[in-house]
Amino acid sequence: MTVPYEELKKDFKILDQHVNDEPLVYLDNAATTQKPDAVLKAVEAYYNTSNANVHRGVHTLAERATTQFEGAREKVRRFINAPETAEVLFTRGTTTSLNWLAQSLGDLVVKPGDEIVISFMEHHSNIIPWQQLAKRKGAILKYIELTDEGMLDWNDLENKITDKTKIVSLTHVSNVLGVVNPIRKIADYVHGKGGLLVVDGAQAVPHMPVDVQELDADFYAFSGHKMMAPTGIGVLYGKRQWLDQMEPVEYGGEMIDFVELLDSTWKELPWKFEAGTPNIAGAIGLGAAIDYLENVGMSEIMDHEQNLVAYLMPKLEEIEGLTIFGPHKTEDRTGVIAFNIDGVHPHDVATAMDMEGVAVRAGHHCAQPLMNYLNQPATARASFYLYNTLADADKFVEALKATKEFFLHGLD
Ligand code: 7TS
Repeated sequence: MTVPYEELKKDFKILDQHVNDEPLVYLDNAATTQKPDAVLKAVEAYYNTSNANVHRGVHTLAERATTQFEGAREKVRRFINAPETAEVLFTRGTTTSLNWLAQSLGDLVVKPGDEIVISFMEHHSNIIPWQQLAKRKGAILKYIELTDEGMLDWNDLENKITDKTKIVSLTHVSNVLGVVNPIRKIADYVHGKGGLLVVDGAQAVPHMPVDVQELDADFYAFSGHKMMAPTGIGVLYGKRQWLDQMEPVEYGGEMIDFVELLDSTWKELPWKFEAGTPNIAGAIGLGAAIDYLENVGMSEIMDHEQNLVAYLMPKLEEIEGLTIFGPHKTEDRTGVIAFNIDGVHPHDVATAMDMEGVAVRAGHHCAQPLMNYLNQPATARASFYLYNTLADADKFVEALKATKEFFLHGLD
């Protein structure tokens, strides 16, 4: 291991605290991640030295703010290897990105009787916008089934994606199963049928190298806050060929070229889609988070998380009555581990683990169709990130064992 992860943890002040008299072990990174000093400092420096509105003033601060904001867009472009910054739209997050697509792309390409295909492992933000689009247009929404291990069932994918399919929208990495989907292979298949592929990258971009050209996704959405940036900033990448034809979803300042009484024209990409004052500080924070991630290295981060999972899996498999959802093979997954202890409600598991200072999430993880599919009302979930260490993994196992003992045998 080349990166000194123990050292790197010191960049995150929030992690240096006790919760319920125990050192905090933060394992809820799929929900949101902590922010390093460098990101907080970048946001503070922006407000202290350059705060102004972007794209409208000619005064010095306005120019500085615009340069930094557009500089952040260029960092995002480079980070995901998009061909041009015109194809990188700033949004509030993955949810907004996917809603924009269901509205705007939906209006452009979906007609009554057309088909939209998603899967049983999607987050609600990659279900409901398509569900509503299907209702609005009289289109048909289909779900790809999963294998017993929780991976996309390729045979069923081939059954569901037909010549009638206009849009396929799939997650790159599941926020419950941790499974990584073969996006390039899927893109080739979807394109062969004449459809478009939308990818929900909320759980992928923070954890592995992502190259949108290599993946050949038509659209790719992700959130800043899951990759150490502030909340309220996210990205929608789209191929120019489609964005050019799509209508904006929101109208107002910043996105117009000329406004007349009864009609208006739009600015060029990417600004056509970005109505109103954007989250300037958030974008600058995202740029700083990208610098931090690149400094560590995305391949290193992926290896680190896979090492943690490889270290953990055999220890977890030894615990009787513990069910782990999703594939057990490390190479098929990231550091998201959903689990249940027989006879103990996942909310009780999360509460008891919090007493040990270990923060895990319990619930349906905004994936109710997946919970029904797995026949579970809810699960507990630990999700790891680059600042988690082997010691955190040990503490997690220890807290899990103590929780199981407590609920099954009480204090005696
Ligand atoms: N897609 C996936 C795969 C996600 O995991 C999430 C958030 C979203 C979309 C929505 O992202 P947002 O930033 O727009 O909210 N997932 C979770 C989670 O697993 N626990 O809390 C939020």
